[in-house]
Amino acid sequence: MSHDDCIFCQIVDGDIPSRKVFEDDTAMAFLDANPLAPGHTLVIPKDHYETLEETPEDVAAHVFGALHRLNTAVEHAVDADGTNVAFNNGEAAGQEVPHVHGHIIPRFDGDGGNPIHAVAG
Ligand code: IU
Repeated sequence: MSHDDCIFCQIVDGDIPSRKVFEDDTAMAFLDANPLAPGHTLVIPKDHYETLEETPEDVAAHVFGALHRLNTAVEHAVDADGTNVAFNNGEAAGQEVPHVHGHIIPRFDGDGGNPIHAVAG
């Protein structure tokens, strides 16, 4: 997939609107368009890398640093009791948008189970 065909690259470029919550030279975060919970946030590198394997370690570390700070901010913003933080990495893992992204999904006491256990069956 080229940069021009990538929805998240178009969001980075401002060609598709998003509800942006963070941006610096390397990373960006915006609210998921189909949130699994209030405050569901996606954190991405601004440059196009499809998977974690393709992402240079310094970029991945920078994105994770942003994700770490945003996780605290999102928890406070929606008064969550916890979060699921996940990278669906590769098609086999259910990655639908081939531009690497971390999910911050707020969780609330009693709102359901552990999704990793659900995957494991
Ligand atoms: P996944 O890990 O690739 O399955 O997650 C893709 C996410 O991107 C998913 O939660 C979508 O709701 C979200 N998303 C979005 O926020 N805006 C978009 O234009 C598209 C997908 I396409």
